[in-house]
Amino acid sequence: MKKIVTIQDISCVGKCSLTVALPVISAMGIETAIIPTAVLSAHTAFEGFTFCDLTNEINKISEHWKKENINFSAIYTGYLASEKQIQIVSDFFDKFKTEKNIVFVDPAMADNGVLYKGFDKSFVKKMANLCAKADIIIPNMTEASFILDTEYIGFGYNEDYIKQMLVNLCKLGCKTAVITGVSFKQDEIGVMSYDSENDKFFKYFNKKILREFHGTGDVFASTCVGALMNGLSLDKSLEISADYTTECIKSTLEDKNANWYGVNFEEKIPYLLNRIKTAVFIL
Ligand code: PXL
Repeated sequence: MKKIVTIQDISCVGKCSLTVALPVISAMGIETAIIPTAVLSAHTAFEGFTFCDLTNEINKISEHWKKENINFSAIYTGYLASEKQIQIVSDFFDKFKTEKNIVFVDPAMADNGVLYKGFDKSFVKKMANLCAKADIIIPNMTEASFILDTEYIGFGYNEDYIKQMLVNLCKLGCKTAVITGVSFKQDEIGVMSYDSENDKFFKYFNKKILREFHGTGDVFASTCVGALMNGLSLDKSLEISADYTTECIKSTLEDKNANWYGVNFEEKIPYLLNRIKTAVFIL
């Protein structure tokens, strides 16, 4: 069984970060070690959330793992709470990166043109440096714009614009860049990627659902890591991630009792596993 480590916060209520990554990746048959970077009562879209910083635990945990000769097929990072944490995670990459494993960075820090609470330009710069060390990065349109220090355009750009963004993201140093939440037509939304080693672009779109939900970026990124660890190509992994995320949103919209703060990803895990099984079978 493959083993990965994911480094992000625990938002105790909110269906994001570790409470998404752990169940989704585990369900896909991948052992999922974690480093919780902070414990929040709920994610930062809630008013009055509590916050317990665990920055000082990260090196203690990783030093123990080094002594135990523990290693990982992938290192997947998500929401990080401070610049100091980004530096420590960067050091973690230096300790645990091998020739074979992949470093997958989701620079979870912004959406809809704005940074999440508590982040500023200096934080963005540090996150861009972390992205430079990754094999694969997966920002949304807002995060990609902040990383490249270009104006965020919500709608009305064309494919060449996204291709240029992807190339510029790879110029930072990562091998492959993915941008989520790409939309060229009012009724479509999807993902585009650029593999700089093979000079290859990829795109995949679904029908757009006109409601936005929190935590969908984490559902998408976690699914992608799980699919890659099942041996699927990045293109196939992105296709399944986009479809599963769409299914989760649809399921949430159909549920009169759904919570506002996340999507019903749990209900659609059987769908996800079916997709993975079928894709792995035809490999
Ligand atoms: O889904 C990204 C995320 C993760 N963790 C925390 C967040 C957010 C988004 O707002 O607040 C704590």
